Amino acid sequence: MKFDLKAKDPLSKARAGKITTDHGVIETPIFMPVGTIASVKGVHQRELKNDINADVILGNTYHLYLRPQTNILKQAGGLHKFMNWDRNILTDSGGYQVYSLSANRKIKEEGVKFKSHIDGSMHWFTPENVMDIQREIGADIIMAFDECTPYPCDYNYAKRSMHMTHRWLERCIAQLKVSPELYGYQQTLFPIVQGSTYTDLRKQSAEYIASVEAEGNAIGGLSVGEPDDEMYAMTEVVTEILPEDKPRYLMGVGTPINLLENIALGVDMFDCVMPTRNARNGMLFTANGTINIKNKKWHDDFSPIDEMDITWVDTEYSKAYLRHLFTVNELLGKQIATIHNLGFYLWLVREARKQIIAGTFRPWKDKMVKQMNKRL
Ligand code: PRF
Repeated sequence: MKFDLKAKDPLSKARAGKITTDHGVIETPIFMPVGTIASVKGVHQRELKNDINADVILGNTYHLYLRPQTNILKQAGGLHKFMNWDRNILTDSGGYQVYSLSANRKIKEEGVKFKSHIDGSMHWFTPENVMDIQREIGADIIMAFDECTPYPCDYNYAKRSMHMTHRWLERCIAQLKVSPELYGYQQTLFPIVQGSTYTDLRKQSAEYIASVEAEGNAIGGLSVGEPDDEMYAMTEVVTEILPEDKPRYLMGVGTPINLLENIALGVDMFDCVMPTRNARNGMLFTANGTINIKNKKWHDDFSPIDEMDITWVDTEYSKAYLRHLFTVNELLGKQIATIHNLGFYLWLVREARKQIIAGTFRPWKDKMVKQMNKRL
């Protein structure tokens, strides 16, 4: 993997860059649609490419390990081939899903014992087997196995957990040396900064993660219920320390406003279920604020879904029609809303990139944040 910094915004810490992997180029800042179980819910791979133009999508180790199970992915020749997606894939390590989804999990130094949320069966994740599983899935970017602490989190717990995440990282790195790539292309490990909402722990964690000199770095443990200001404060502490010449990935963030504020703090990569999940609930993101399309007020509004016309669905269908589809619970409504939201998120990060390159990101960001902070 290669990362080139193309431009820096003069009035913030925003950067525009380019990641190159064996599956192509990712221009940053980037948003990665979440394709948890080998599907970005509600959209075809063809739409992801042609309409949304996603450079990279996310998969989840926890989900893929449980279903279809990694032996199937191995037989298929990896996740890219299995789902017919030849652009980039990043897999999360399960270091979040195992805590948020499975019942009865037990976290120990050795790893995490957990109960499947599907059939109640018991499983073990360790830094070692999570690296082996991510080899078998075959994503271009793979994540270290970490513990994402909840919010709020007791200081001593956060500190112990952070040190364990650091020790687990050592084990991930050692395992990758003896667990070869299986499909003839490179896989790049991103370690994850933790430390909850404590400035000293975040600093310590960022320094440790930077010392590992990975090709890219991630910030975890944020957007877990803390106020936005606390998230931004922690991002800032961490991006001050992480190397400038490596991409920075803020995991599981966030709203369109969160994206712009964190880009201004030097973050390059994001993922979140928000555009896809909220689309399925009838919430549309636009440059002028959010729309709840189920609202009665849209029932006779025959104007386009979004005048901006970022993706073809925006002007192909009216608000009244989309509201009707949600009212009668037609699948098509969820599909249209998902294409719209992902199209908007990708437009937003691409526009941010243009503004960074033009040197106008900061005033544009301030204007957009005001504009998007509305309910229509
Ligand atoms: N760790 C991992 N995945 C994650 C997170 C984390 O802390 C988060 C936190 N927002 C989202 N996804 N491995």
